[in-house]
Amino acid sequence: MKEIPKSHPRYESLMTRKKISDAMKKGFVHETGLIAHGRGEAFDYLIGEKTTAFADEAERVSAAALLCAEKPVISVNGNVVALVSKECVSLSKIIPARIEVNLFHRTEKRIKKLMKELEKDGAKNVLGLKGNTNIPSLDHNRSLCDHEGIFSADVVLVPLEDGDRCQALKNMGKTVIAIDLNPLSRTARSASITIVDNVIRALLGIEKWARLLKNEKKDDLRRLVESWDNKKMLGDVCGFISKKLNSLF
Ligand code: PTJ
Repeated sequence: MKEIPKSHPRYESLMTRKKISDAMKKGFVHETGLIAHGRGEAFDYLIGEKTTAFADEAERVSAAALLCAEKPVISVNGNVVALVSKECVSLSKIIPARIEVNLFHRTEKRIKKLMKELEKDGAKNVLGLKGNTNIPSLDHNRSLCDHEGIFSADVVLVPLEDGDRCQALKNMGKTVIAIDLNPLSRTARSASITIVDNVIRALLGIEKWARLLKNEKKDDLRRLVESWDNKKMLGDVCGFISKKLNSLF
């Protein structure tokens, strides 16, 4: 395939597509990950392919939740490693948090590949292979996770999660932070904090806030998290999209 010229008006977006499709060929991304990416692109278009003020605030509150957690875990899948492996590793070091590979289309072979990629980017002691316990009330494969990771975490960051698992983690009493460009998805609606932003921008945003908030008092951070109204934010994002569409023509 010919190189994509930098002058192309959709250069960034096309390069990201190439990243995802190359990652699928390497066996990192499941084939349906390409479809999920396309859905994400459509919603990114609707928000203007930029971090909105609503997402920036959600990223701030997410950083606060991760910083005051006892056992924070970043759950990653194929798409996430393909797009933001280095950023996940960097965030995990600043918080600090464990990283667990947790797949919807789970195979041992793909988990090992993704763990290796994360380790190449500097991650240590990545979890996910054991799958020695189950998230209650989920079908067998999707529920498998590590006891010392997601299962016992109090705060879980789940970029590109599926709605069932997000709800099941909430039912376990965890604070669930989801990154999902679709504000209408079940994941977006069931998470404790939803970041309606592209994972590529969201991870950097959370890290920016984590650096700024790191020395704040834990009680102040907790108050910030407790005052977060996720439903209101989702309504605000939908209002923002609708206003944008109505003002176009
Ligand atoms: O690697 P696996 O086996 O865990 O499989 C991963 C996929 C993504 C295939 C699986 O989790 C899946 O099927 O996801 P869904 O249910 O299609 O949901 C993906 C959600 O992520 C959709 O709501 C998309 O809008 C959103 N999304 C896609 N790309 C991005 C995104 N959100 C933020 N940033 C993105 N780059």
